Amino acid sequence: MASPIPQGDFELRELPRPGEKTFAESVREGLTTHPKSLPCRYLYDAEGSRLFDAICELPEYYPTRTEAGILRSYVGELVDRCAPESVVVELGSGSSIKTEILLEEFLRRRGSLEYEPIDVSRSALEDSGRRLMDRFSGLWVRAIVAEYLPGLQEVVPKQTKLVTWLGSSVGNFDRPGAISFLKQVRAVMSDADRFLLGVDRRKDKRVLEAAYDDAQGVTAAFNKNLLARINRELGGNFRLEDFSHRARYLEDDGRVCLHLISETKQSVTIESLGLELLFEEGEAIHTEDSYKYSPDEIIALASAAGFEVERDWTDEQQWFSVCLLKPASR
Ligand code: AVI
Repeated sequence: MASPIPQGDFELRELPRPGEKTFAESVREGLTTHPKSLPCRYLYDAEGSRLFDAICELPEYYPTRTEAGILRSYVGELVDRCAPESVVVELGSGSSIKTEILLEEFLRRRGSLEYEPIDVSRSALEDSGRRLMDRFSGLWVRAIVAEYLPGLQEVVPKQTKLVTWLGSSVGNFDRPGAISFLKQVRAVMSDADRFLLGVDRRKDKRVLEAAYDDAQGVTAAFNKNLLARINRELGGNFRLEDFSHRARYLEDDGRVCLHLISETKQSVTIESLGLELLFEEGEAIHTEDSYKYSPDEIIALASAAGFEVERDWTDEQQWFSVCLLKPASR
């Protein structure tokens, strides 16, 4: 008699996050220094995450669907290249279709799989965990609510891992920051482990600027939600209509730069911080960078962090890379 298919289960643990700066502290620091800036991590409250999901569906925002297409085309080869007993560890909540492509292929071959997503958002992990449990049997989801690096250190060290970091989130780090983050990922990996990294490539300025300043204004709303969040959570009185969204591609840097621009000379108060802020007409708040990489820059990034690029899969237009990295021999 055939043995019953294991059902799988869902488990979630939360790690303490000591010493992390609060939203209020970051806002005070960013808006009282010159030039003004706000860290992009604060774009993702519940409303920001909803808007980001809408961005991923936009005709101009090609990264999500391009990366999913590459994964669909090469998932067989990818799984062939991973140790058969690998667990899948995902940095990010995997709230998208992309993780499912990967998990489906592992499960088709093996019948059961351990999947360990790491994310700072408990609700994103709960939602994606529930969805995956409904869709797949044989899947053991061990979710960890944590920053990526402490979360990675929690993953059972003896297991062989495929660590995935998709969506070109690496692009939201500056170049030295990306190397240093990848080095820390490398430090918890052993020789048989693999790292799957999604990276957006350098391309035509017009394509990039449209992707970050879409015709429907969803990215503008996503960016301005930072000010709305300050209004909601800290008692600010930003008038959103007096700020505009700006996305520029700086070709030499290979970086899309997002700002909010004050349309007039104005003052804004943030009650719970006891702050009154003055804005000149045309003054900018820097909110996000999205760095783009050429294939050679990807090789250089990997190598500086102690990896070799085993494969760099791309799409027909060569707009996006899904790279399989392996630890370089020391
Ligand atoms: C999450 N991250 C990779 C997105 C990007 O493309 O840099 C964030 C984003 N910001 C505006 N649109 C998308």
